[in-house]
Amino acid sequence: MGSTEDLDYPQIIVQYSNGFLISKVMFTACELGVFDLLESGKPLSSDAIAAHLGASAIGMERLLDACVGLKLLTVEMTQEGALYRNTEISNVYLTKSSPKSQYHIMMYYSNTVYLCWQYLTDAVREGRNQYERAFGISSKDPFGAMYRSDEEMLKFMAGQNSVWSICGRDVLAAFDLSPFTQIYDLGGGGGALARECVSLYPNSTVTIYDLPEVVQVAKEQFVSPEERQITFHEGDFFNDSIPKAELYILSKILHDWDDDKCKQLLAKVYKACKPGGGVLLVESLLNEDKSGPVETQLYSMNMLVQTEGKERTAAEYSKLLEAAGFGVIQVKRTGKLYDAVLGRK
Ligand code: ASE
Repeated sequence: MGSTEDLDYPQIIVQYSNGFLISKVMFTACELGVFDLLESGKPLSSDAIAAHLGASAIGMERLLDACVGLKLLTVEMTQEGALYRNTEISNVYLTKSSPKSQYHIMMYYSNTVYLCWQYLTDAVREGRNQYERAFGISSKDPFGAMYRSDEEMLKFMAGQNSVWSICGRDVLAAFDLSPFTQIYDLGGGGGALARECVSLYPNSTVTIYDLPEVVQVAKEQFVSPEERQITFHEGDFFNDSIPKAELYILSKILHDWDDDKCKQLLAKVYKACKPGGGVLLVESLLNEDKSGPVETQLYSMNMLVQTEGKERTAAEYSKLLEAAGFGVIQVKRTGKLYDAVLGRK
């Protein structure tokens, strides 16, 4: 980096230019079910894969070879020709049925987020989300737009759930939350974080507070009535009351909203919070000088095209918490995508 070779051949420029091609190859192989078909471990030819998945032989061979280049598949030359297999990473993260599957977030990125990013230039010029251009719907109410159909809501909820299978434990173990037994997960959606929470803290009950239509989908598709430690409360946390509890989790909520809305919400949470209780923010933290991490900087661009919010630094979240009345603020970086900030009443 920084040497004269970079000026002769700009490796990072080539790599960044190709970034979206890489994303789309992975998303497409997921969407077509390539990794699911190879999950059994039996290596298959390109023609067999194409036939099973109802795809063209020409297109499938090219897709599989690109996946080999990206180390998402391996290929072995035999007398019968080339045979493809999943790599370990693909088996664990790219198959639909794996407990750590990232399939649903990829489908959300590929079919929704991707379309909004088409208008990134407009988003930067205008400083607002791009639902009107991307989908022809009003951008006044970002969640009204994100939940514009049952199908979109389901895709978003499934996508958001998948990240907790890889980061959920770390954000919940960042602090000892065992003193809090009565927990509300505000905007808890599909309930994957609530599930991690009751599994890590067996004496806790978690109430998922979310919009009525979200709660309905969560009950139908994501959380079974047998999961007795998880309950639901239907409401809009900006306009309806928030019940009293010991701990409120706001996981990827504040990043959806501007400072005014965040302060409004946190003030309501502070009022509802029992003395001695607290609030746990789960967010991807920017460095104090905003120099990184690059994943968080990119997510902040995504908040620009999709929401009214942004990613923030630990100091920015601390200021929001203090403005609402919370004290003894602790910050834990997990080293993964999402971090934890705890404020106490
Ligand atoms: C939100 C989270 C997300 C709102 C819209 C979103 C994510 C994608 N779209 O609260 C998950 C985080 N990923 C990115 C790319 O930001």
